[in-house]
Amino acid sequence: FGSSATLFLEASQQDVSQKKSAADKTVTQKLAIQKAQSSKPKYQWKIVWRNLIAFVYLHLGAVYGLYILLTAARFYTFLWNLVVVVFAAIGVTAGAHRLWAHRSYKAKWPMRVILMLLQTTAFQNHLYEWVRDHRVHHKFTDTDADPHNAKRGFFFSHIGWLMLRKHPDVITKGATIDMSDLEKDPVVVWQRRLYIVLMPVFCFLLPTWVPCYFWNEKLMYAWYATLFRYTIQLNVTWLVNSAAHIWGMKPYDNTISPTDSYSVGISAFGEGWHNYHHVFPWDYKAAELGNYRTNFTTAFIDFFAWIGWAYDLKTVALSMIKKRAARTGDGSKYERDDHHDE
Ligand code: ST9
Ligand code: ZN
Ligand code: ZN
Repeated sequence: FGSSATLFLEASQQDVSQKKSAADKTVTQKLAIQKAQSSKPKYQWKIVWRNLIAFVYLHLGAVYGLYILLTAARFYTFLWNLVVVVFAAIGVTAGAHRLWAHRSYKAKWPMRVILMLLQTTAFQNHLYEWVRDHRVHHKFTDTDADPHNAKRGFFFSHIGWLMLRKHPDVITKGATIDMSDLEKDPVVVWQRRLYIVLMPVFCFLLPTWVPCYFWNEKLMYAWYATLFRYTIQLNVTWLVNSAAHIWGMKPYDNTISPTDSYSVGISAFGEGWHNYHHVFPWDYKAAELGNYRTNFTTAFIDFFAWIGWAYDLKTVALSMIKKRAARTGDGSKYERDDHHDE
């Protein structure tokens, strides 16, 4: 009896210690799970090689295109590309940006059709995608959810973001953006449906065909000129995401990365007053002053307002601008009021 009692005691002790170690294991597992949940899965770069190769080709082709334009192409080919780049830029600034992304004015359907075709010529993705990314950029500026988060450096915010899979936050947080207004606009809906045909025709085929047909330009010259025109237009646009989020003044809000930059302002057709624009995105001028020399897009919208195709142009009262600048600006344009009690 004695020995069996000892055996029983030993067995139950074993049982207890087994249970204890099992319990310890579950605690360790639980801790591991908690740790994994508290630290987000590590975000890893995934390079999209197709895009990377396309951008290398575009940039090499553009350098050759510039050489051809300066040395061998007809002068008309140069002029033609200048006209195309100006119109394409207007499609982005007055169309994708100020009309569709920010609703800073309203436009009658013929103007919307023109702007849509010009924006197609710029090939910066169809309007729905462009606007979604841009609204996400404004709502989540300088965070992982910003598609071209400037905190990740010049290269990423300039071109790198178009060669990597998006950060998961862009997609999850981007899902909170209201896009119903664009879903109701037939011009946007049809552009999205036909983009696969419209984009190559308007961005590449027509601009290359015109010089060949009308002034007998060599096909190869016209093609490389097209590559130059497209690549320069992309890079100037990207400067708004890169340079105008890094260098310049912050007269209206010193706490955010966007800056007011004179050089980007002029070259991007009035889109470089980016500190102002992020603070007052509904202003159709995308700048405090709509001076036409530094803001060609404003001149374009004003012209269409004059003929009645653009209407309900929104601006911001000077008193409101001054109040905001006094509260959060860097003092470069309006004096700071550091004694406010808001
Ligand atoms: C280009 C755009 O250059 C430039 C924009 C510049 C903006 C500047 C603004 C400043 C003002 C304007 C200044 C103008 C000045 C002009 C002066 C000119 C002289 N929210 O994208 P996918 C979801 S484009 C919510 O494939 P991946 C969605 O469900 C250049 N959801 O992600 C989507 O499916 P679907 C030419 C979002 O796979 C799904 O995710 N184009 C959002 O990570 C997949 O989306 C290119 O190079 C969001 N924001 O791929 C093409 N985003 O669409 C570049 C995504 O069906 N793009 N979702 O609803 C790509 O190849 C890819 O997007 C990728 C990422 C590889 C970059
Ligand atoms: Zn904007
Ligand atoms: Zn921005």
